[in-house]
Amino acid sequence: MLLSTASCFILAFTGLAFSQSPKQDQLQPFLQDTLGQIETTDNGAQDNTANSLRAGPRGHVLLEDTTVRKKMIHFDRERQPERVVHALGHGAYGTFESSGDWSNITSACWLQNNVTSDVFVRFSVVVAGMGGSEVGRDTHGFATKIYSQCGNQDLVGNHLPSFFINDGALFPDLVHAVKAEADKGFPTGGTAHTTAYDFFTQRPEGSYQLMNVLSDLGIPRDVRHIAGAGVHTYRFINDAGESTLFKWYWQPQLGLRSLVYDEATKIAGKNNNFQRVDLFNSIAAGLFPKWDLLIQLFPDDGTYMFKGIDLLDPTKVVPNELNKPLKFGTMTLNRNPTNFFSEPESIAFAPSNVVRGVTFVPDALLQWRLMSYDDTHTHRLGSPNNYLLPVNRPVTPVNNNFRDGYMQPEIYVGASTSSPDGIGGVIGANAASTLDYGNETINGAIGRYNVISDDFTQATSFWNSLDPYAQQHTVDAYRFELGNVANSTVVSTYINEILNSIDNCLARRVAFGVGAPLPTISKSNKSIPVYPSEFKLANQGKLSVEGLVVGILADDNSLSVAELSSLQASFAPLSVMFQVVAPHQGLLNTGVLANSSYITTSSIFYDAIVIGGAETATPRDTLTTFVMEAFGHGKPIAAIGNGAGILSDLGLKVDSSMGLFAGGAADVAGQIVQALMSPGRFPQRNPLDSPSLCK
Ligand code: HDD
Repeated sequence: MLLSTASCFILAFTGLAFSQSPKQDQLQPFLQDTLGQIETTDNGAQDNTANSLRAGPRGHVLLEDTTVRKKMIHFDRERQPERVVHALGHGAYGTFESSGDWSNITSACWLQNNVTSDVFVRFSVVVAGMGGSEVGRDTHGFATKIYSQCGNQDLVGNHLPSFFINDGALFPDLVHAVKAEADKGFPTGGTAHTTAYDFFTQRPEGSYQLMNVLSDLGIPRDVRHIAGAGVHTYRFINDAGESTLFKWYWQPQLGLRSLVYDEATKIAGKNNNFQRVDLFNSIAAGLFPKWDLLIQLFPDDGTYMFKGIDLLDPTKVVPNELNKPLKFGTMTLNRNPTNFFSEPESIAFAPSNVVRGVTFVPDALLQWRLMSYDDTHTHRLGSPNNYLLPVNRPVTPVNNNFRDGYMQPEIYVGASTSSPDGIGGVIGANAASTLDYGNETINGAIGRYNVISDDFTQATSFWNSLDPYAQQHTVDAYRFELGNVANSTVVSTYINEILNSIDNCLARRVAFGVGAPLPTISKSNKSIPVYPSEFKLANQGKLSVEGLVVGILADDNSLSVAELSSLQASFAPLSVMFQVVAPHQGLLNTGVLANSSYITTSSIFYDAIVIGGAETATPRDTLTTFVMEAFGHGKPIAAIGNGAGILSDLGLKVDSSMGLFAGGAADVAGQIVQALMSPGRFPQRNPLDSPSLCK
């Protein structure tokens, strides 16, 4: 391929010069570099639009200034509608590598032996609009487009494994209920309270999903530490036409990490782009996050049931303990987009984008999704030709009879636009080859049916699987949400009919917190199994520390270059980042370079704190806020040198079981790393509810 000088510059700049990626090769001719070029009008003639065409230096602007007029007209139309949900998002390119030959289960080409495909992943939050915060409590979208050699396979999922409703007919109602209230226009920053909890009261089938969102899982640290889940059951078909049902998950190799709610709200105020910055910087630093594709397989015996769980009900999950997921491959994100509008904003995902070997099941939520996404793209991107935008194009040829329409970029050759025809148009593929359903036959009386769901068992099981601190965080989240509901009937109905059906003690604790009457004490004799599977618990197990950031406090007299080097020597091999925070930025008297000052940063941006010194010119309350906030958020804190005095001044006793360390630089660096790996945070620093609430 012949590349212009400008394109070569861009390729070198973006590191694409030796691309082995079919998708990147396809994108290259679309790259435009205007850096240093002479300005032109849109008809390619040279012009300068910095000054209006005027009748004299102080006179009226002329209508004849067609060039600036076009500039203005284009600017006036620069925005396309934001997505109706998942408006706030960002993403990156990468690859997916199949870890085996799965041809016995599916014909999907991207799951054959050693096949590698390009991908683009867009992460998002459901409720907040484009200017909102990425770290607010919400379900996070995890949408993957696999540019496979047999067409685009989209895996459009969320970071939690279930959903609020099980019939797509209710999706507009759900979204209306959780977005800003219709009359008031608030809240715009996150989920509404009164309307949302009224909806959740009416639709108890979502109680398990809601508890997931209100647990620590609902406030992940960043997207490198979230899982992905397809939520629905899908169908694999192999070359022999045999059907196997499956559910898919992305399991982050870095583990799951969460914020605490107070921290999340503060990050939202200080840097609402925290998550996209984290992903962007990690990829730019060569720290490429990876996820394993885990698949649960279920026999297709015609019942769509597995061990008593309805596979057509997306409000429920199949716990790993009942069906161990198999690893089908690994995805690595390794390249930031070149242009935010053209790539993460213009990408169009659709669960209907499947390749031969993947089809659907009669889940009434999924079935509406198969229609809604294609429809919304035509509206949002302004044309049914949106699939021809560079980021959306498959790397395989697209041959069809779709013609014309707004912004059709192709120049199709020939007269034929219909098939079958006798004059050489496209030839229909074997109809059974892409959308194949095995032996499924549909037979039923037409009607509007309620999806019968076991509303509470999985919520109870999830509640029981949480440790006391995770339970406390969840109780506090219910208290926050219900405490902001402006209708006392909604509050009491939610507590008595939903929470009390999940767990009496949970209901009483929440009721106490919001000042509602406590449900009567009852001892449940329901025997509910507990499934503490890895999808359910954040900040647990041995976590990777890659890309975490330690804040090192210093001043003009404390923290020597040698101490900093010693900390760095322990952090660098594990890719733990650090920043030196001091009363002022720049070079300190000690020779240490301070990257941040107490004015520009805050404890919430660090996963752990090392106090090397912080006395000179640091207002005492600033230092106290910094350290005590990190303490309250459960973060590991270590002191070296005269930092030990600061710890004791603040009343913090060195105690490794509480994540409080002191010693030489090398020692505390090791302790900090260990603490970040496991347990990650020390929630036991904060009190639990009194057990007497449930006695
Ligand atoms: Fe949806 C966007 C995930 C139910 C209709 N959805 C959207 C995105 C994700 C999901 C990740 C963002 C895609 C992107 O980054 O561009 N949605 C889900 C999951 C669901 C779900 C996991 C339940 C299992 N969605 C759902 C239903 C409907 C929709 C039931 C409608 C019947 N979703 C949409 C949409 C969006 C969307 C309106 C908005 C923007 C877009 O599609 O591209 O069509």
